[in-house]
Amino acid sequence: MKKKVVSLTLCIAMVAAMITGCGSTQAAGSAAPAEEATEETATEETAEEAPAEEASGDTINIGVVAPLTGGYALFGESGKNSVELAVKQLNEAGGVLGKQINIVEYVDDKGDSTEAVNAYNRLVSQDISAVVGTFSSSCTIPMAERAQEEGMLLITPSATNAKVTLVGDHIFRACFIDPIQGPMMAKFAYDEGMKKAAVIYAKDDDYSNGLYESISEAWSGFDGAELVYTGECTSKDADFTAQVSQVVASGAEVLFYPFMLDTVPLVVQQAREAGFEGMIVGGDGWDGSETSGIESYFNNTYYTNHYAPEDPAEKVQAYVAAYKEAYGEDTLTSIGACYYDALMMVAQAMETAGSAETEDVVKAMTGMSFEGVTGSFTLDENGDPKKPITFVEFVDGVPTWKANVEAE
Ligand code: ABU
Repeated sequence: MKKKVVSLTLCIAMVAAMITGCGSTQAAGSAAPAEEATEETATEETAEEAPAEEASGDTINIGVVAPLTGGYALFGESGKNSVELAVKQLNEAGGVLGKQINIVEYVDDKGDSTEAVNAYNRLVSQDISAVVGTFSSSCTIPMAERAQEEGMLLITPSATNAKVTLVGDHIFRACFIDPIQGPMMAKFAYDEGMKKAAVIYAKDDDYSNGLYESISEAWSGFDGAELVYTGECTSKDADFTAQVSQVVASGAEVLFYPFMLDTVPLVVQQAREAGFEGMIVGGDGWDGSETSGIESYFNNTYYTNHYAPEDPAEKVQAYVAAYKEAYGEDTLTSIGACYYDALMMVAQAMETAGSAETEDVVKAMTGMSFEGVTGSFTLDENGDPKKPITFVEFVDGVPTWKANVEAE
């Protein structure tokens, strides 16, 4: 369905991906992945001839990328389950354009940008209409660059860094962006009476950098607000004792930690044990953070999110009930809801276009209006939704819905 433009570079990248063994999970009952090429077969000619899997004509093929292993695996599993759920619901209702949706593969990016590009290459070697993925901004940006070059439609469920969709007109997202999320995190803390703020961010991660910049810029605009400490870490760190001791020494009343769920319990525990009693605020990477054994340390901590499962809105409750019935609640996350919405957005755009050809779907998705689990919105000129942001508070270790707030 996508125009068949397979470059030698792409072919070599595909071989590299196969050699490095980029992980994948094939959808039950889906088409088999491309036959593995050897280095000798990686030529322009064989690339043109090596389809991978031709569309049967009876199905609409879509590829999915998610972090199925590594520190963000909870989000990957939640996303995969949610896409499976959306596909099952669509297909049971007759499919899209009268055809069944087929996820050709769920490919694991392992939360790594090189793996993400390998995953993308593996998917586009098959005859797909669109790619849904991936979770993180650092992984999605290089995938988006490839997708834009090749005329593939890519929709990220959850990569919130502003740069993602600025790559080009074939790139969309189902989530809000950090230049909105960051200032709303800052305003929340300021409105709660905080004046002295500290930030610890991961300098090697696009999401963390973008949120740090937008939080600190917003903070500098508030009367009497002061950024008293900025600490750096990396995405590989587990020891934050040096930074949190500086947070305490700075007299900060609020600590922003704009990074991911796998390190949130470490930062919270180490900050509390260093004597920090103030508010701690995170972003949407916090959902699913483990609190067991340190529940009390999480009191006075908050994060921004895409939805709350307690929200009585009909679409939310329908998704939550269907997800729990199929998969239980242990892997129910807001990122899963974003994957669900992203798949549904592609399906809606196909119906609007009356076609599953990539270029037709891109046109239909441009400026589309959508009502989903994570909100109702119209995509702006960049392909970004503007929608309410959900605030969550940890109460005795349990994430508890506070409010949905209109994006400013
Ligand atoms: N937005 C949640 C974290 C994923 C990312 O943007 O990197």
